[in-house]
Parts: sequence; structure tokens; C-alpha cells
Amino acid sequence: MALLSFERKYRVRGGTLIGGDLFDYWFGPFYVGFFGIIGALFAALGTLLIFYSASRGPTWNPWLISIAPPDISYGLALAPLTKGGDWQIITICALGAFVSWALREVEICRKLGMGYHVPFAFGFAIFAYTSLVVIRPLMLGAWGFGFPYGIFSHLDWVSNTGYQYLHFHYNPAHMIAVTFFFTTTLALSLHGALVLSAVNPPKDSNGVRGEVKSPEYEDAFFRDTIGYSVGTLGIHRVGLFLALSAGFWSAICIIISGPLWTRGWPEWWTWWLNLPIWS
Ligand code: 07D
Ligand code: 07D
Ligand code: U10
Repeated sequence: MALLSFERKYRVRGGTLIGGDLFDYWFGPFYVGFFGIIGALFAALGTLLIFYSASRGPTWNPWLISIAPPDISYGLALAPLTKGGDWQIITICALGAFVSWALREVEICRKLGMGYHVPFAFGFAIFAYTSLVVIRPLMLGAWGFGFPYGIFSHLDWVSNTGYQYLHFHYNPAHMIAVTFFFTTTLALSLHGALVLSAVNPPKDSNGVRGEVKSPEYEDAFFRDTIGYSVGTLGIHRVGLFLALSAGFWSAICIIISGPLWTRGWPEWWTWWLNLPIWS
């Protein structure tokens, strides 16, 4: 079905969670909806605040602009706008925009009669962000533990926070997260390569392209190679699981750093040396 006639068929009324028919329309290619409006408002307000804060800062260099959270001494209180209060409002705007984006996805899923897998997946990214700027700061008792909003400054934060625990690679949840990230890229490269190899087979000596292969060929390739094929639907379940696990264990690895373990992460492994089996 051509895209235009497809859109006419599927741009249907309804499925909204809130607002009824009021915001149930499209703006060019974009579905709007109640959450499109408030998402755009949060994004606009947050961006304006970033510009306002940058205008008070020492630089307009986009790599160096940085909006820092309040000093630790403010604890969990609201800070004055120029002393990290801007960071606090920007954080609220960011969370408002991310959650609106997810709910707008939900409304689109409902319109199309699809599952909620995409917004569910985006929820894990939101959880990872929340773990950094809400959950861990709350557990440590100060908003100052959040990361600063700046391209290079947030890298400094990651490095400083990592070295605070001596050697962040020894954080067991970080190990699991990193492994899931690596496995995700392995899985996507295998999947992308396998699909292209089947739908885009080599040309023969006359320059004629071979026939597009069916999924049975894809199954056969992995049975021949590793003895098992997870199947053409299964690989998408595997991919989603791997990617969501990467984000989930990332959130866990930072939440436990401080609230649960305050010393260097290498020290955590002494439980291994203390096992009675060695004595
Ligand atoms: C490709 C989808 C498109 C999204 C893009 C990002 C902005 C920020 C705003 C100046 C894969 C758009 C960027 C809107 C501009 C201002 C105020 C997604 C794709 C292209 N980081 N991080 C980057 C964010 C954290 C870390 C790049 C955001 C944590 C490291 C970009 C968040 C930690 C490195 C960026 C966030 C951390 C980066 C590329 C939020 C642990 C890099 C991102 C909201 C997770 C890399 C200079 C990308 C880099 C990089 C954005 C959080 C670590 C600027 C929006 C605190 C180690 N991060 N980041 O491609 O080159 O993502 O940095 O949580 O090396 Mg970061
Ligand atoms: C938080 C992003 C959420 C994004 C959202 C959407 C917009 C809109 C608009 C484009 C979670 C934003 C959207 C703004 C844009 C348009 C139009 C994703 C988030 C909601 N580490 N480490 C991780 C590795 C070291 C340290 C995670 C590797 C060192 C700390 C991941 C290495 C030390 C923290 C990871 C390595 C250290 C982490 C990041 C290697 C530093 C964290 C991924 C090979 C000296 C962070 C929750 C992530 C974390 C984190 C990987 C090294 C410290 C597992 C591969 C040893 C302090 N590290 N790391 O979380 O867990 O994505 O955050 O050396 O806080 Mg690490
Ligand atoms: C997948 C797949 C598959 C496919 C696919 C894909 C996964 C089965 C079938 C998809 C994958 C790709 C296409 C591959 C490439 C993708 C990536 C590498 C991922 C990264 C993506 C990007 C970097 C692109 C990011 C772009 C984005 C997010 C779009 C940006 C758009 C906007 C900001 C507009 C958003 C729209 C909203 C919020 C709702 C509508 C609102 C408007 C249009 C604005 C107008 C506003 C109003 C009407 C409200 C009024 C309020 C305002 C303006 C505020 C004013 C306030 C003031 C204070 C001034 O598996 O195979 O193939 O394709």
C-alpha cells in the first residue's frame, strides 16, 4: 500500500489517553495529541532555560556550556535559580518531555492497534536517566549528586564519579551492563548482516542477482554455524531483551554506587577471597 493511502487508512480518530478528540490531529508527518503539546511545551521551556543559563555563563561554545546542579549543601531543597535552581527546573522539564514522548508513543500504538513494546522500551532509557538525576541523588540526600548538563562537563562527571570508587570496572553491575551493551551490538550486527545476506544475495557470473532467500535459509545458516536458530521472531525478542537489560543494569550500577557501596569497587570483591573454601 502506498504511504499516502496507508496514512489515509490508519490516521484514525481515537486511542487517546487524555483530551479526547481535542488534540487528536497531525502536524505534517507528526501526530500531535495532548502529550505532543505538553511535550513540546516542556522541551521549549527546558531549552529556553538552558539558553538563559548559558547567557549568564562564561561561554557560548556549545561543547563547553554547562549547567551544574546545586551545591551539595542545599541537600534536597530547592536552590535559587542562579545557584542550581535552573538545573532543577531543567530536570523537571526533561522528565516531563521524556514521559510525554513515551505517552504519545502509547497513544500512537493504541491508534494502530499495536503492542506497547516501543514505549515500554523507551521507559528503560527514562529509568536510566531517572536513576542518575533523581533516584541516586534522593538516596544520597542531595540534588548535587546529579550530573551537570553540558557536553564535556557530563563526561567529567562520569570520570570523576568513576574514580571516586577507585576503579569503576570492578562494579559488578557495571560489568553486567557493559556485557549487555557489547552483546547488543553483536546481536544487531549478526541480525543486520543475516537479513541483508538473504534479501540481497550475490550476483552470478552474468551479473544477474540471485533469488531473494526465505527465512528458512536464515534458520539454516545458524543451524549450520552454531547448531541452533532462535528464529526470525525470536531474534527480535533477544535483541529487545539484550538492549533493555543493558539500560537496566546501567541504572542498577549507578544506584548502588554510594547508596549501597561507599568504598572502592575493587574492595567489594574481598568476599571472594574470604570464601571458606580457600582456607
Ligand atoms: C544516536 C540518538 C540521537 C541522540 C543524540 C544526543 C543532546 C544534548 C544538550 C548541550 C545515542 C542529542 C544530544 C540533546 C545537547 C546540551 C545541554 C543516541 C542517539 C545525538 N548523555 N555520554 C554523548 C546525553 C549520560 C557519556 C553524546 C544525553 C550519563 C559518554 C551526546 C543524556 C552518562 C559519552 C550525549 C546523557 C553519559 C557520552 C552522544 C541524558 C552515562 C560520549 C550520545 C539525557 C549514560 C559521547 C561528548 C549518543 C560524547 C556521549 C547525550 C547522559 C556518558 C552529547 C542527552 C550522565 C561517556 N552523550 N551520558 O549518541 O561524544 O547517544 O560526548 O541522560 O563519549 Mg552522554
Ligand atoms: C542515561 C540516556 C537516557 C536518555 C534519554 C533520552 C534527548 C532528546 C533529541 C536527538 C543509559 C534523551 C533524549 C535529550 C534528544 C533529539 C532530537 C542511558 C541514558 C532518556 N563504561 N560508567 C555506564 C562503559 C568506565 C561510569 C553505562 C564502558 C570507567 C559511571 C554503561 C566502559 C569509569 C557511570 C557504561 C566504561 C566509568 C557509567 C552508560 C569501557 C570512568 C554511569 C550507559 C569500555 C573513569 C553510567 C546509568 C547508560 C550508568 C555508566 C559503559 C568505563 C564510570 C554500562 C563500555 C571505568 C560513573 N558505563 N565507566 O547508562 O550506569 O546508558 O548510568 O571502558 O553513571 Mg562506565
Ligand atoms: C525501526 C524499525 C523498522 C523501521 C524503521 C525504524 C526501528 C521494522 C519499518 C526506525 C529507525 C530509523 C528511521 C533509523 C534511524 C534512527 C536512529 C539512528 C535513531 C536516532 C534518531 C534520530 C537522531 C532522529 C531524532 C529526531 C526526532 C526525535 C524528531 C524531532 C521532532 C520533533 C522535535 C517534533 C516532535 C513532535 C511533537 C512533540 C508533536 C507535534 C508537535 C509539533 C509538530 C510542534 C508544533 C507544536 C505544537 C502544535 C504545540 C505548540 C507548542 C509549542 C510550539 C511550544 C511553544 C512554547 C513556547 C514557550 C515558545 O525497526 O523496521 O522500518 O524505520
